[in-house]
Amino acid sequence: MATDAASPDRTLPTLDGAGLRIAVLCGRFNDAITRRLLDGVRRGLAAAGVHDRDVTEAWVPGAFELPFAAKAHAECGQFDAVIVLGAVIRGETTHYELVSGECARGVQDVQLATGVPVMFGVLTTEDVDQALARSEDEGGHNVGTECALGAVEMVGLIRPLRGRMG
Ligand code: INI
Repeated sequence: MATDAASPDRTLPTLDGAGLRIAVLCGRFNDAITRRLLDGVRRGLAAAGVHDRDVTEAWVPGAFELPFAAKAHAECGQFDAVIVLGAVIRGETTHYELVSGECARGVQDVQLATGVPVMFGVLTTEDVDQALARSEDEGGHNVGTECALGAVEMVGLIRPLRGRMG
């Protein structure tokens, strides 16, 4: 639905990422794609006010390792949110469902278990062209940028609740 100044979309939060510490974990498999997602994350975090010095980047072999790495980063207490980036492309693997399914389940388990938001920037596509179309340059569609904005939004959502959580 279109919005204008007279009827602003109140579902869109104001993002203030200043001071937030974010871990960005990238799968090396299909790194031609995950590097594009990483560029998108960095653009999104900068746009939301996150300082470059507060962004920690780490690499793992592939999407299957992302939940394990996300758990370690979420549990260490040094990050307000974690973003995982991967590219699982069906045409290139016979265990597409296994890798993508385990990655998604594991990432959700981590955020529910730790209380640290983990944004799912893992592309699961039929082919490389679809992956390229979801990891475009500045101004285009990039799932990494969406994850960056989502991470800041989720931290802003849960921070006021922290004192009231058991
Ligand atoms: N990892 C990916 O991130 N994307 C893939 O498309 C992929 N394929 O095609 O197999 C992939 N496999 C590697 C996997 O994530 C693990 O790194 C590997 O199995 C070692 O545990």
